[in-house]
Amino acid sequence: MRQAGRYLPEYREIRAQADGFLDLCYTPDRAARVTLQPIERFRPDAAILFSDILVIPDAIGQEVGFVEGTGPVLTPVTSGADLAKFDPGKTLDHLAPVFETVSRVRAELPDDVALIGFAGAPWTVATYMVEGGSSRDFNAIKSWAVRERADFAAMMDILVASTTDYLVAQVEAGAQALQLFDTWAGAVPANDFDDWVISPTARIVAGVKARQPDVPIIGFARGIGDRLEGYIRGTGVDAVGLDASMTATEAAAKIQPICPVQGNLDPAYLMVGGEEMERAAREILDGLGKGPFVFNLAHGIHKDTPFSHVERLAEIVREWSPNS
Ligand code: 1CP
Repeated sequence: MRQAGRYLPEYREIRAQADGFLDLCYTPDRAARVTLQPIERFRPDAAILFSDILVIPDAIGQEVGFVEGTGPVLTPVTSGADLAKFDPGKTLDHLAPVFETVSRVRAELPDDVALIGFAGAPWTVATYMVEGGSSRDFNAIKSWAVRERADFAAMMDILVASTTDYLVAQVEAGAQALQLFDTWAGAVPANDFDDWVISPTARIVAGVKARQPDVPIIGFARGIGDRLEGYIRGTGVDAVGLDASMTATEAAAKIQPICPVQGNLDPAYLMVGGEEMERAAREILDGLGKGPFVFNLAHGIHKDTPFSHVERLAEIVREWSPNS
């Protein structure tokens, strides 16, 4: 969850040298350096590739920009006719610099630090493509997806094809695990959950496993509450990231018996630091640390987080043992 980013001075320095955020993602030398920065500083057990979920719309032919202070800005998809512009066949060529970054990072990382590749899940990527950026209510995408079901399904097909190729190529370049971010899965109406979240994710998981059977895939479907168990069974992911809505005790009882879990300290605790952070982190470690578990945040690091808190958190996690 955002190991790199604006809370790190060394990230801000390299970011300022790049000609925009996408340029940073597509310049292997710089992207590799910002991937490695948090590893050098905090020594976690895994690195996550520096890239973004919106490189997929960019690769297939949509205009994508990142505006300082606003976030992502895309020329929105407004009708089925817009889909003719998109070509999933362009994915591998366009994203070749990302695969180069993966190889460089893998070569430079210590052997015992795993490299995690990632992509956005189709629903979450589609929200940016149709809304034209971040959204609060997802009204444009939801009304389009309901009104024009066939067009929406065709867009999901494009995203499934492109994302599958993208993830397989990351593994070929050196990624040892993959994570699928479905950050906005919680906005999907219950009756559309199978079609908009489960099925596209299941098709990507099956497509990746057909070509890379051994790579573990972590699903992160944020805000789906009680549908998480159905998500695990329906998608075939090997592990899940937890958002902050579940306690460690609940996750140990309900989710860990099905699969390994990753999570789930709310980034607000990292921002506050001190005893509150320590207590919340220990609660998670005590609750989940005896089973298959990856300690992580429940969501991305806030840009105003002091990195000394991240340092302290890494220490707490490393020092924890099941008997402490
Ligand atoms: O320099 C900057 O502008 C910093 C902000 C930033 C960073 C560091 C963005 C813009 N993307 C990233 C990198 C990123 N994004 C990573 C790389 C790993 C790392 O840095 O540790 C990853 C895994 C992502 C994933 C991502 N991008 C998600 C899913 C995870 C999540 O946070 O829920 C989403 C939704 C995005 C879209 C995105 N990228 C950036 C912004 C500002 C946004 C929009 C977020 C929103 O709509 O709220």
